[in-house]
Amino acid sequence: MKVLDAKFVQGFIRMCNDGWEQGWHERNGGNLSYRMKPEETESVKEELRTDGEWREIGTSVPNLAGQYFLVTGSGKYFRNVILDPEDSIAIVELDEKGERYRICWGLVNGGKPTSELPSHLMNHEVKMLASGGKHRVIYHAHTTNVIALTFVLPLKDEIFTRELWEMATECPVVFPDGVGVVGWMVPGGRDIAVATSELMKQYDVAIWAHHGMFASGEDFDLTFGLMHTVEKAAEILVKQLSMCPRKLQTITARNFRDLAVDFHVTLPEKFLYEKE
Ligand code: 2HA
Ligand code: ZN
Repeated sequence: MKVLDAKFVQGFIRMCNDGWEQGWHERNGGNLSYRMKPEETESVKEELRTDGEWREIGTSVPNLAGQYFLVTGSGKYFRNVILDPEDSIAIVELDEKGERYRICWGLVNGGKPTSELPSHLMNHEVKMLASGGKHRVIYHAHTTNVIALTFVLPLKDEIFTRELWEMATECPVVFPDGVGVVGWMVPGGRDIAVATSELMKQYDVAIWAHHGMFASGEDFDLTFGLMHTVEKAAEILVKQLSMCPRKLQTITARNFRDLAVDFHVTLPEKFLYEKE
């Protein structure tokens, strides 16, 4: 099968375009990666090159050794992915140690995988292990309202999670584990990758202060839906803070406990503190 005919590739391209249409990918902002299933790799094998040059990832992900990933390209625009996927995205293979990668398909006009490859791969490793192999998608987006909130809320997991949960009844059902927050760091390197993957042991969402979000999920629908839900809650919070910084009423800790029972979710106690 041709790579572009494969369902997982079409899902990947659609998700890039959905993110662009949301306004989360100005210029070359954001990146997406997908950990391919062995049968998906097999199905497109005829088009995969094996003569690519091995290059350093910049970190080590031994549990992902030998796996294949579909990724957006560094400096490429989400806006262009749907028009010219072979220029904008790539399939990469990791070596037997999980320290180097090579390009097997795509980026036909040159280029490298996303500048955030270390963060993507370290998050994939953590989430693959934590989910028993189910999580396959890592998504980074420059979500406007979440970024705005990182200037006005304390950069604490407990505060971001609770404030976002209060903005829409479905939030604690969609992200019951909450969200983690990383203070401002230089993007693209190993340090931010380590800090993010540490949070991803507990959460499916990590917020990068003054930058954006990382989300992890099993498939494109769940991961895009997660990003969308968190960003929509942030939009409501921005509106609420703009209209009236002090809420007249809200969803209370008691309400969350009742919701948890009926919706069969476990909400960590650290987010259910009493407010004044
Ligand atoms: O430009 O979003 O974090 C790509 C990015 C880097
Ligand atoms: Zn970014």
